[in-house]
Amino acid sequence: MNLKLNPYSKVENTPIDGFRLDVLEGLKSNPKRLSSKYFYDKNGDRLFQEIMAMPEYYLTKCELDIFQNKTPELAQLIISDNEPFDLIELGAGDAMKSTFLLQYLVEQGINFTYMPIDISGNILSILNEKLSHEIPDLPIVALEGEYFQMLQKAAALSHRRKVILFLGSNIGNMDIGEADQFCSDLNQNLTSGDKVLIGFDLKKNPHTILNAYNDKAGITAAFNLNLLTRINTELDADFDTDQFQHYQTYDPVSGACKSYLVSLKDQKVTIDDHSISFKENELIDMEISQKFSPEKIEELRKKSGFLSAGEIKDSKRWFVDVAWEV
Ligand code: AVI
Repeated sequence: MNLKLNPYSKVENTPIDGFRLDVLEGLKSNPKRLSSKYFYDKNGDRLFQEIMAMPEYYLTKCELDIFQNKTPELAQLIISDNEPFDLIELGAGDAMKSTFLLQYLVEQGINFTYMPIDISGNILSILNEKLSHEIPDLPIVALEGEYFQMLQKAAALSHRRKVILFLGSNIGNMDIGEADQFCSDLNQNLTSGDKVLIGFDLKKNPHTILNAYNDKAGITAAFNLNLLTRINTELDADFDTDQFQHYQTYDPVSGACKSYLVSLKDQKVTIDDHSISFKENELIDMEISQKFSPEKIEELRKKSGFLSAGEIKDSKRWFVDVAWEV
């Protein structure tokens, strides 16, 4: 079945439930945890934009260097014999980097449809609006929701060759076990000839990494605390955000860069009719931003059953986009 897209822009909306269940389950666990996938409400989207613009946050600049300055090489990694394809971007956000690739592919007259997937409907609407102005000839189908649900929806909409973009070190927001599972699931959801392009943040001087997540202006702290505010607003809770403090760690051996919120006193928080107790200095595990060695990336590729199809690093060699093929 070939997908007919006319007019091009539309956002397929899938309601995301489970937020309440995940929050209650996470805060009743020991140690307490919240999932960083819920960071991205309207305020969280804005704070993440601010993070990407911070001087310390090198990741976006490095990957932008690849997409802006090595676009033809990048395009070569994903094009196969001028065959039409669907370019599906998981966690597209504002597609700041991929826009360079999209523009280049359109200019080259390549036949493809862009399918951005994101959990944030807000950011998808902004993206749709932006792309329809900047690249009016680009066919877009935007899908709001969780990666695999939307990937299956995308597969049901079209049976063309697929190229999956998973950029920005989004894979780093999974621990190694989850990343293994994610890449294997990705492989299972694709067929022979399909490709993935994944952005990995490489291990480097540990100070550089820690500084990127421990900014002096406190934007990363606000990004973490915003999830408590979101829980207050959406789940009728009463977190006092002044009584929680952001704490960041980086372990250069494992490559795990982790953020926590520390309770500054013994306190009770009510989430609709549930009461959650915090001890002074008790932690909420908020986010992992895993950093990779080239060997670890290779291990991940082999375990999940992909073939190697090339890679491009930024000029500092701090970040790599790798192409894998099914
Ligand atoms: C979206 N993700 C790849 C970011 C990261 O670097 O882990 C989220 C982030 N968290 C704090 N700063 C940025």
